[in-house]
Amino acid sequence: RELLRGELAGDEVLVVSNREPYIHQQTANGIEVARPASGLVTAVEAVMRACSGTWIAHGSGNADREVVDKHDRVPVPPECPEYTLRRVWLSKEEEQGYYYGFANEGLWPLCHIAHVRPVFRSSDWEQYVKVNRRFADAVIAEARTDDPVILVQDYHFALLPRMVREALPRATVITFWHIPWPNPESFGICPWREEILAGMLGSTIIGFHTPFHRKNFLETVDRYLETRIESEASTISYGGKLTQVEPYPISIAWPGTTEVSSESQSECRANIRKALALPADHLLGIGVDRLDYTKGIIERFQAVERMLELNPSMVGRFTFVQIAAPTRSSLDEYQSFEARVRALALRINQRFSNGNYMPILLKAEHHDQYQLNRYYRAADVCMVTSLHDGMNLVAKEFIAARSDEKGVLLLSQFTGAARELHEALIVNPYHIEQSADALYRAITMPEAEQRERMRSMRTLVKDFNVYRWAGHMLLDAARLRKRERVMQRI
Ligand code: ADQ
Repeated sequence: RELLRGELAGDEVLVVSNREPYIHQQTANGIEVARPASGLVTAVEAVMRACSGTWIAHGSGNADREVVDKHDRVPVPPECPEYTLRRVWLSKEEEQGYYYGFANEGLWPLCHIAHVRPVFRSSDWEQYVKVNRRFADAVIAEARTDDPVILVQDYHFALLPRMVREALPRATVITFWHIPWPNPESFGICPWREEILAGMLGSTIIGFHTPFHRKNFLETVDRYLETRIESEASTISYGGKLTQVEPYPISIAWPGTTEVSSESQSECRANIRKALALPADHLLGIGVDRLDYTKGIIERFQAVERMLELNPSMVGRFTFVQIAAPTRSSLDEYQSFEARVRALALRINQRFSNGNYMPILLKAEHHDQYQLNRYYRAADVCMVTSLHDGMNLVAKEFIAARSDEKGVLLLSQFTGAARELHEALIVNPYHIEQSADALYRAITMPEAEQRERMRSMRTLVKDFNVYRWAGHMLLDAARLRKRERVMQRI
């Protein structure tokens, strides 16, 4: 935190993201403030709390417009304000085309290898361009100086960096792409590939989670744009502007903030089992995800089923709790995915149920961070089986919650997290047999081995926390700002 504050001393910081960190909802009890389930919000909020500034986001609550803030600007967090939230209101049509359409039916499947075919509609693209323009105008209007530091978050705003640069040529624009970047062939099917790449290259710095995604990006730019690329220095020169492309693996806040449960580890263990009506020595697995087809939830359930098939002694002794926050539910692909997840859980439960025993408990709802931490602490194994994932913060949250140094992380090799967390049990989620074996190994792992693995992963997550993530980016930005100022004087 101190490092961040130091790096940003005197600089104006603006963040742009689609998702807002706080949603004001009109309920029967009046207005309630909710926090969305999102890795991006979890990470960027920690940075904003450290350095204040203004966060520009899409206003998504149902109450805000008329009731909560007529003035679009609210100090947040509500209980102890540390920065300003500036909302941009979108019409139904804009939200449909820009967010659900181009971003989530086009770019999301384009960038993830999950074998869901991207959909590209010209009408969605038009809205995407229009909304990027609206957010760029909001950034320009909010900026009090001509050289602010602007942190642009994610695939919703690929065009915004260039739009902002045209109005504020001295700004430092840092764009962080929270999802994977595919290879040039895959990316090349996007009808607006050149526009997207040129838009992003309005940035001073572009960040990805892993060196592999950075390499894919450099190769994609090389394939489709006339640029000069210095691979060694990882810079791209396009239209007289230099962009640095770097890996910055994202992480979580350490120490955690207020959400850590006041119950001890053993109390969490006992209380969660009691709440689920399970015996005190019952073995428990946990999965926590948005209900998204990239997260490998189907394959995870299949691995649980196969493990029980291979190890009948675990039937009645092991339960897997899947906490799954509904997401993008108005899209067909997500509705049919949720139906498939529910049907599979039902089938597996029918197959193994006995008296009150059900091997899979599916809780398809949002849980607050406090509740998630209780589950993390109660579990013997956490399963992260994404088919493809930029980083995956659930893996790191599980590790952070385990101050008892127990519990096993089973982790997909296709997450950015697998590049760092080598002591997890790494699996290919498409290989059900392998995941089933790893699951059995996890729930029968001797405590000494659990401790050894967990201790080493905890050291890594503690040292490379989200402040480091932001610190690295901002340090690089500060270096480039100095260089640019010197060049301007020459
Ligand atoms: P996501 O795809 O949202 O993030 P992830 O990194 O796992 O994936 O973060 C999910 C966040 O939402 C976590 O903080 C988790 O606790 C929370 N969450 C999940 N399910 C929840 C539930 N049921 N109730 C409440 N909270 C829930 C994107 C990329 C990732 C990348 C992050 C950050 O897809 O690869 O790690 O951004 O860059």
